[in-house]
Amino acid sequence: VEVESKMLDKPETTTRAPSAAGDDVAKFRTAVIAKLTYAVGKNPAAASDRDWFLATAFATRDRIVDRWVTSTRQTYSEGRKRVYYLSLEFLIGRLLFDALTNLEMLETVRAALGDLGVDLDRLRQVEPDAALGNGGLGRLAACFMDSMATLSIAAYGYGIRYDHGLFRQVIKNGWQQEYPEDWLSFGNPWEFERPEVTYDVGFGGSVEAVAVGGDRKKQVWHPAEQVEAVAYDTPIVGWRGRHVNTLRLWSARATDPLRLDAFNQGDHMGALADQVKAEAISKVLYPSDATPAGQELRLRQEYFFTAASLHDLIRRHVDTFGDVRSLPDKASIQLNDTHPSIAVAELMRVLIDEHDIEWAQAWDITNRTISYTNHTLLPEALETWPVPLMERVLPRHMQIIYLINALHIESVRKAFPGDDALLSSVSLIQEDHGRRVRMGNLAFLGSHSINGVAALHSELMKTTVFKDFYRIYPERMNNKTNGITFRRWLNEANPALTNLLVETCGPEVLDDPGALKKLEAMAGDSALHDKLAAVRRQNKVALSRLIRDRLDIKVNPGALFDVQIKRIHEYKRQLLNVLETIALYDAMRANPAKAWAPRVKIFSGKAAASYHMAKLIIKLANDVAKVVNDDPTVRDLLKVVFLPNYNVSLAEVIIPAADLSEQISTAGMEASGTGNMKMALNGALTIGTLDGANVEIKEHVGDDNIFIFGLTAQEVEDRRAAGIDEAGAIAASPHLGEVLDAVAGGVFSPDEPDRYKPLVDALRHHDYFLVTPDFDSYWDAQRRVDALWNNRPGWWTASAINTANMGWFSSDRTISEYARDIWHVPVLQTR
Ligand code: T68
Repeated sequence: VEVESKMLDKPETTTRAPSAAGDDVAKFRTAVIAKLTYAVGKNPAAASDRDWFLATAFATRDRIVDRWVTSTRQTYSEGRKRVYYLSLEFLIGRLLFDALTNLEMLETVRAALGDLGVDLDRLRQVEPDAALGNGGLGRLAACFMDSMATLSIAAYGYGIRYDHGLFRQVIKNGWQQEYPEDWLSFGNPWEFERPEVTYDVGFGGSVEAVAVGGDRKKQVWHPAEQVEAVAYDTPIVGWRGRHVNTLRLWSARATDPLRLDAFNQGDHMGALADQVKAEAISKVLYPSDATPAGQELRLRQEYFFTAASLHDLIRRHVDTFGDVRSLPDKASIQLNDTHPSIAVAELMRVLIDEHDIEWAQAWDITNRTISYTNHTLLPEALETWPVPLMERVLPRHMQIIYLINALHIESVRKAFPGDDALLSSVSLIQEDHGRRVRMGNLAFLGSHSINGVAALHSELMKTTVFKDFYRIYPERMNNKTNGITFRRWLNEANPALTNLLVETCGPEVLDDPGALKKLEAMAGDSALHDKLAAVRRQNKVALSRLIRDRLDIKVNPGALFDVQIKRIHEYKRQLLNVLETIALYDAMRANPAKAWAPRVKIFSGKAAASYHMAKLIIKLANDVAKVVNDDPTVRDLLKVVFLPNYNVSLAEVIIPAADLSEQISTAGMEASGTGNMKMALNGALTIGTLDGANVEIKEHVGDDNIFIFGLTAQEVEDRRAAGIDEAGAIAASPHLGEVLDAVAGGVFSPDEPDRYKPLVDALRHHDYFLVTPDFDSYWDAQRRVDALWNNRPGWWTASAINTANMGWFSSDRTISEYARDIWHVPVLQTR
């Protein structure tokens, strides 16, 4: 897709040549010493790695701040339209290398620290991960922040500053255990607290109709409780330091932290109760990536950050442009899934109650400002809130939702007379199983654009979750296939490959991912293969070391590294991979002399704490690992590794070392996937179903350079409709029956033979995720992988073609499309 983008009149900084000039090195060295002394309060002789990290981060931040001030001032003085990305999650990871890469200061800083006897790569490791997200949705928001800054879009990310991010996973005896995560315990050098930027967010209470002259009445909300939202700003610097945006995260604070009256009467705990309740809002990230929590605290989180963000952006708009009525011309609000969808009702409330705008105009402003991205089709994942809960926590919003709904239903009734099924399906209120507010419907109705995150997903949205809305508003629905930031997932994570790509395709690859395409002409070149193989080898040696250090397992860097890294979910089918591993293990033992491709099966990922099946799958992977890794017959052929505590930093080590990328979800269930893009960019070949963005990866890399298997989304639907016939699938398979018997019989769980009964029973009797019918075609695809692995030129040609054709999956392309089609803002052309 050629993104038509206007050149901004004035690029904010001209492109600078990367330099590690001695001058810069000396300046940075001085700056780090000054920070260590005056900001950290340590002298160099006594400083720990953590102290040096903080000093380096502070010195780096100074370089960002100058550009930040310029960017912000420029946005203001040019009266530019701003983009607001509202997301309950930002899975940022570490920032030091990110900032240094984008500022092109990595070598300068390495040299400056080297002069001081400090190793930059060691400092990299002491930075905690900012894990303010569960998985793909949160990581997408982080990639988008990078791209919006790179493209000089005046954008703000808005979210919650959780005291505790996603839990730390420990594997004990093969079982997942969850421990609290503590990323802030040594301070966060990247953020600025803004105690002067605070808003009161109301909850509960009542709504009073107050007469305002004549017959007119005005609704006045009297919240029973106020919680203060305090802003914390993190500057996000784009590629080559061109432009700096703000990620503004809200922390909750009690308006009255200590009830002195209660305290003085001796009720010491009671005096603090309000504080605890208020501050619980930003305490911890909900650790579920699919099923809605459905708890009051979650609703409070959603409203808290949405209300604070809207308040903040409306204040900014009115300060800049004088009149709230011009909001849609000067602001776009993108809702990252339904989590901030209460924004529709809140914006209406603010316009009507606080700015005295009449309903129709308020609705027009709301609809033209807001747009919504959907990330899942799973019906059980769609958020709904019980009406009584909404009435209690957000009484005025509930009134507004009823009114929106009444007008909506009336207009649908006019346009589609007599279609009651349509009315009940597009209603904002679900009437069966207790009345609930459907947040997806609210988000849809309040938005002028609704997009899915991959072509297949966006098409399926039209026939499933938003089938009926699509009949009414077909022009609102569109696709924006996800992307990833190449700065983090190529330049930072895989510097060796990046250097090789610059050498072979020219330095323009750093600015124009389309230039990767030049690699295709040389894809068959054996000298290139040697270089690619050497880079991969180096990355695999690094990962092997990590595996040895963390798990005490020795793996052979010469083996095929077969990687599945993502949240553990039945639909993502880690179980299919584990079962194939067992079948392979059996086949290898039966015939160890055959020309097998030696493999290391690598798994990593967290399960939601209450998701029992997923936790059982983790246990099975670990049990299988124990048996396989202890068996001398397959010593040189197969190893199984479950790496605990998957996070962004671990992904940065695994992805550059992956030979094979497992993207094996049940077709139709993975909205897009983004790990698939990261691994293919780094040269791994994909084994996958025709699901999510795999479909588009296949179109870009070509059918011969990807291993596709399994039922299509249509076939999945048909199969479910016809009855899955697990028994038939198992009987027809040469391997599956034995594998299931072994698992069910306790071969991998001799201490508890029945442990896996729930898993095997599900496969035999209600295999909703279609593991059994896909097993053989998966097995066959894996044998095609073996064959290509044993044909070295063939493998590396395919690998080169993958990297060459992944340019389109840059999040710069995705964001350019959002900018052009939804936000209507110009982007800076980077090439
Ligand atoms: C993911 N969704 C999709 N959800 O599963 C993935 N959900 O296919 C897609 O590539 C990615 O979004 C980006 O579009 C999620 O990650 C969540 O994490 C989540 C969190 C809370 C509640 C619901």
